[in-house]
Amino acid sequence: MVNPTGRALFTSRLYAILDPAEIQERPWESVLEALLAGGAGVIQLRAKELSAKEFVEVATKGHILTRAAGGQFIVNDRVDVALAANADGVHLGQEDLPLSVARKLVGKEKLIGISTHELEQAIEAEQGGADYIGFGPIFGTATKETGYAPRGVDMLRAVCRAVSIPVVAIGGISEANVAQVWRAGAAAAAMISDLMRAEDVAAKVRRILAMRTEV
Ligand code: TZP
Ligand code: MG
Repeated sequence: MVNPTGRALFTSRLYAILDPAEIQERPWESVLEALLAGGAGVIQLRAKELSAKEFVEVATKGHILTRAAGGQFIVNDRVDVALAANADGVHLGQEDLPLSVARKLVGKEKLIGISTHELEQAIEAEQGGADYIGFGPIFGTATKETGYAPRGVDMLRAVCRAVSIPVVAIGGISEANVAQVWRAGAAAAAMISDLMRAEDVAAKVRRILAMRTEV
C-alpha cells in the first residue's frame, strides 16, 4: 500500500523521529538503517538545523532507504521538502502552513499529520482532513521548548476518544513509559531522544516493539 491511512499506517505503533541534531557523531544514514533494521515502520525526518538544500538531500536519500525497507517516510515542517523528496507525508505544526493550503499542495496521495496540544486543536485537525494528529507533550521533554505543560495520559486518553483519526503521542516518551501511551489509546508513540541517544538503536527499537504484546 503506497499511502495507507488510518491505523494501518501505524501497525508498528512506533513513530520514530530521526533528528540529525540529536545523534552526536554518528552518520544519520546508519541511525536510520538501525531504526529500520529494528522494525520501525514510520520514520519522520526532523531537521531544524539543516539548510533547505541539505534537508532535501537528506530527505530524498532517507525516503529511498525507508521505502526499500518497506517503511513510510514523513518530512517535518516543510511541504516543499516533502514534495521534492517525494516523501509519503508531511508533518505540520500549528504555526506551519495551514492544513487546507498544505492539502492543496500535496494532494490526497500524501499523508498530512498535524501537531496538536489541546482537544479543540485535535478536533479541528480531524475536521480539516488531517490523516493523523500528533498530541503532546505528554510528559516533560528537554528536546523541544514546547511552551506547554505536560498534557499527561488522561488528556491523551480524552483526545483519543474524541477523534477517530490516529493519534500519535509525543513528548518525553521512552522505553520506560511507552506502554502508558499505548494503553491510553495512542495509535503510535513518537520518540526522539530515547531512540537517538540509544547506544544500539536497532536493539532499542526491538525492545520497544516487543513491549506491545504486554499492553
Ligand atoms: N513536539 C512535542 S514534544 C517534542 C516535539 C517535537 C519533542 C519530543 O522529543 P522527545 O525527546 O521524544 O521527548
Ligand atoms: Mg513543526
